[in-house]
Amino acid sequence: MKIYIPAVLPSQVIGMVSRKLLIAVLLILGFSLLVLPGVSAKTHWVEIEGFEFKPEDITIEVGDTITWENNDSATHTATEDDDAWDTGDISGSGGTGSIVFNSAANWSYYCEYHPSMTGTVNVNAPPELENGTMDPSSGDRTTMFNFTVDYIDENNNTPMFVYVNIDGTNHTMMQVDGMDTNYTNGAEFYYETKLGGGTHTYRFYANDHYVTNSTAAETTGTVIPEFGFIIAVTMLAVVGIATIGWRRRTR
Ligand SMILES: [Ca+2]
Ligand SMILES: [Ca+2]
Repeated sequence: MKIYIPAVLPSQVIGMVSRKLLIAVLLILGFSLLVLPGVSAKTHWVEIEGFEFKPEDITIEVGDTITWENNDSATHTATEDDDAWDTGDISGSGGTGSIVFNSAANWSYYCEYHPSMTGTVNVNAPPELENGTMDPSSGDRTTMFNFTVDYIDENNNTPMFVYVNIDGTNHTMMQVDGMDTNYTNGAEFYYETKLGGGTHTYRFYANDHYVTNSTAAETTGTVIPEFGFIIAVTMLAVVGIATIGWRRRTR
């Protein structure tokens, strides 16, 4: 079998293809820039089938939408227990109804026509980090620096992690009061460490089992070498200068 390979690819074809590619890439980039701010809000689907909500329990983030799709032949609704929200009638064989959830809450709901059909919607609040500090704000290389931050979660999720990130490395922070299980009003976390000379960058991260949040990066005060180190360096310099002087004199 012979394979024919053209010696020269027609440059016009390449030109046309690459121009089209470039336009396509620019269009996609432009579109994604327009769309990116809304990327975090999602739509979740709950299927109604066999007189059941599937999944029965769902956790979403603030700003997300739930769309119920009715695959039974009977008409259903998704109605909050105290009527705080209601999809209205969702017709059978593929009808849909949607609700946008704009605040954190745990909801129970049912179908108005079939009250034995029940489900829950948990709208998660992202974890918040407040009062992030480093104490003391500067020192020397023998200083023990204490990083602290308050973890707050409106719907009381236990943190999956609380980190202080120093110069790009994550360090797990410990809870100051291990008995405090009320995260709605905050809990303090800490991490102690010594630091090398110079300045350092740090920020805090936390995850509530659903989303990760972080603080803006901050710069520490200057960490100076400790007194003993300064004396050692000074002594070395003095000895060095003395040696050079002695060598010059003995020439
Ligand atoms: Ca939460
Ligand atoms: Ca607390």
